[in-house]
Amino acid sequence: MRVKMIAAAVTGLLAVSALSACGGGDDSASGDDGQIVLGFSQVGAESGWRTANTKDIQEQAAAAGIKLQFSDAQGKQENQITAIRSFITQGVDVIAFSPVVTSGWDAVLKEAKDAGIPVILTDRAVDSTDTTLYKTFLGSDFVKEGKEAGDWLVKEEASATGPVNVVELQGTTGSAPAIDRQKGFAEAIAANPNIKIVKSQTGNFTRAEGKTTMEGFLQSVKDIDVLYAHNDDMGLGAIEAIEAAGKKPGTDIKIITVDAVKDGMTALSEGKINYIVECSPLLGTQLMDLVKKVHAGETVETRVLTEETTFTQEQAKEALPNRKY
Ligand code: GZL
Repeated sequence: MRVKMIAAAVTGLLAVSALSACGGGDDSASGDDGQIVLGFSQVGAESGWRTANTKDIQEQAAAAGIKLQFSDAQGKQENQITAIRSFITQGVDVIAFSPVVTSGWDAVLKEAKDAGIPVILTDRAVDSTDTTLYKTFLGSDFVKEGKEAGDWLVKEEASATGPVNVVELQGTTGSAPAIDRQKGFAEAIAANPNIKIVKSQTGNFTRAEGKTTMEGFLQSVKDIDVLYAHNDDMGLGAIEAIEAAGKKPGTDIKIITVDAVKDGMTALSEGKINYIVECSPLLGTQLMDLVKKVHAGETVETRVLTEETTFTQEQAKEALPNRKY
């Protein structure tokens, strides 16, 4: 009898270790001695901003003593939904995610709510009308970012007597930053009727697609005066296309971008970009503070904004040496 019991115990142990092995590490949601377990679903690794955002979340989770179960969705909503369902099955304490697009989340967020797991939206928003599906949204005001880009252009072109043709590289179709940065910019440039968006297309927030889409603009649009890119990475890809076409970025075609990651700020300091609106990826500290509060059942602000600014060429030169990302 004793031998049988020992054999059963060994079999059970082997099964658990095999499960955690195929899960690629510790799949258990239980943190060590009361540690909070946070399940985080990230959009992907599409841009310098995203890389900096992921690094900051991982660093700040460690600093806060929070056990992070991290999932990279590679830009696919279905992967985020699968990851959130996995976090629910694991029984994590809190779920946070940056929704790749705004719609299609109600069902899985209701599953998290029914499981009693609080959800924090970070970076990007969802269009769910049921705001009880998440505790708070931590991130930038993308409409304001678009407006600041447009306001700068209105001032820059105040003395223009003829048309100012703008091409726009939009972020991922259906994402909150793409929708709102387009909205804010369009509202701002309405102040100067000379400024017109003559072509708009997604570059999916990546350098590669920013370059190929800009190549298409350069072939199809006769006189391009300005490029408005929803992030630095697409702007940097577009610079490659503009230079390959024998034009000077920042001079022949003025360029406005959003994010202010190091590579973008370097191009700005060199005069290849004319103006950058900052969108901070450093959400980790605020996120971990919110995780602890919602885990403790505390009431939190339903909207937590991030601090950010704007940069001209001179300001970029001054800021570059101390940039964290
Ligand atoms: C904005 C973030 C955007 C960045 C891009 O908060 O969601 O996604 O502007 C990133 O660089 O890909």
